[in-house]
Amino acid sequence: MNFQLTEEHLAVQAAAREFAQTELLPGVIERDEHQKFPAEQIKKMGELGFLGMMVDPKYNGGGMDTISYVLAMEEISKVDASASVVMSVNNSLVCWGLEKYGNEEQKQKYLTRLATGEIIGAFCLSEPEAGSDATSQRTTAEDKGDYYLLNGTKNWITNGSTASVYLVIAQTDVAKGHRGINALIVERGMEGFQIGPKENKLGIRGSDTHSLMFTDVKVPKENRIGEDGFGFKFAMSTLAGGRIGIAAQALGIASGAYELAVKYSKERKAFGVEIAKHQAIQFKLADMATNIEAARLLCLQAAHDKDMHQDYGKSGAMAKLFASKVAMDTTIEAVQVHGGYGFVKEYHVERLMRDAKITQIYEGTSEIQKIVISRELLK
Ligand code: COS
Repeated sequence: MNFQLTEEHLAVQAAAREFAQTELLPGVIERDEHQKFPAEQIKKMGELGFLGMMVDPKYNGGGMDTISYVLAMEEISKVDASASVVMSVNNSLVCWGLEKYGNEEQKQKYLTRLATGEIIGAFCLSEPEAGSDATSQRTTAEDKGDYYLLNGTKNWITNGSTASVYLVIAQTDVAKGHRGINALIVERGMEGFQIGPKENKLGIRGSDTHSLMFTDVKVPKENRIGEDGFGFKFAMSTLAGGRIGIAAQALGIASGAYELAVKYSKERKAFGVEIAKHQAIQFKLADMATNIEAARLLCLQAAHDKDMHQDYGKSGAMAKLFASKVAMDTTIEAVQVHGGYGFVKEYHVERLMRDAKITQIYEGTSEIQKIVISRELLK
C-alpha cells in the first residue's frame, strides 16, 4: 500500500491550484451574484487540458489517470464550484462516456473537440418526472428507420445553453423497460431543439443550468451510442464514474472552506487572543480536518479502483455520499468560525456553503448512493 503521490500527480495538483488562485478567484463572488457563466475561465481550462484530462492523447486528451483528475477537481472546487461542475460533466460524463462506448466515427467527430474544450458537452438524463427513478424516462426516441424522432423535456441540465453536444437518454421501446432506452448524441442547433430559461439556483450559480425541450428532433441513427437499448446502462455506467468527480468537487468545497477558516482564525482576535487559541475553534478545525482527510481517502480509493480497472460503483458512491456530507458540515462550521463575517459574501464561506448542497443531490442523491452501496453489500 502506497499513499505517496507521484511527481506527476503533484505537478497536476500544483497547476490546478495555481490556475484556481490566479484565474478563478478574481471575480468569483460577482459571477455567483450575477449568475455569470465563467466563459473565459472555461476556455483557459480547456487550453490547459483540464476538460479532457483522462482522454487518450490520440483523441487530444491528457491521458492522465483518475487520481490526477480528483486532485485537480479538488483544487478547482476549493475556489469555484461553478467552474468545476463544468469540468466534471465534460470529463467524466461526456468525454468518458464517448470514449468508452462511442464508435470511432463519433470519437473523431466529437471527442477530439470535447477533450480540448473547443466545445463542451452536456449529459441529459433527468426529467421533470424522472430524477432518482431514472428508468421512468418520458422523453421518447421513436425509431424511424434512418433516424430517431426525439420528443420530450430534460431538466436541470448543466452546460444547458453553453454545450454544443448533448448526450440525451430517451425511451425507444416502453415495453422493454430500461432495455428499451437509448443514448443519443444531439447537436446544438438541430431543428426542434429548444433551450429553456436559466435556472436561478441556491448554489453553483455561475454554472449554466437549463431545461431542454425536444420537439420532433430528427437524430440520425449514427448518433446512437452503443447497441439499440443500451442507453440506460450507458447512463448508469457513466454516472458511476461521474460520482467520483462530484465526490472530488465536494471534497474541494470542504477543504476550501477549511483553509479559509484556519486563515481567519489566526487573524481574528477575541477576548485578547486570536480565536485559533480558543479550544472551541480548535475543536471545530480538528473535526473539519479529520473529516476532510477521510473524504479525501475515499475519493482517492475510488479513483484508484477505476485506474486499476476494478469495480468502482461502491467506492465511488461511498466517496460521494461521505464527501458531500463533509462538504455540508464543514462549510456550515466554516461560516460559524467566521461569525458575522461568514454571513457576508466577501469572505467566500457562505458561497461555499450554498455550493455544497448540490453535491448531495446531483449525479444521484445521497439516498441513491445508499441504495447503490447497500445493493453491493447485500449481493
Ligand atoms: N453500470 C452498468 N449497468 C448498470 C449499473 C452500472 N453502474 N447499474 C445498474 N446497471 C444495469 C443493471 O445491471 C440492470 O441491467 P439488467 O437488468 O440488464 O441486469 C439495469 O441497469 C437496471 O438496473 P437496476 O435494476 O438496478 O435499476 P433500478 O431501476 O432498480 O435503479 C438506481 C437503480 C436507483 C440505482 C438507478 O435508477 C439510479 O442510479 N438512479 C439515480 C439516477 C441519477 O443519478 N440521477 C441523477 C441524474 S444526473 S444529474
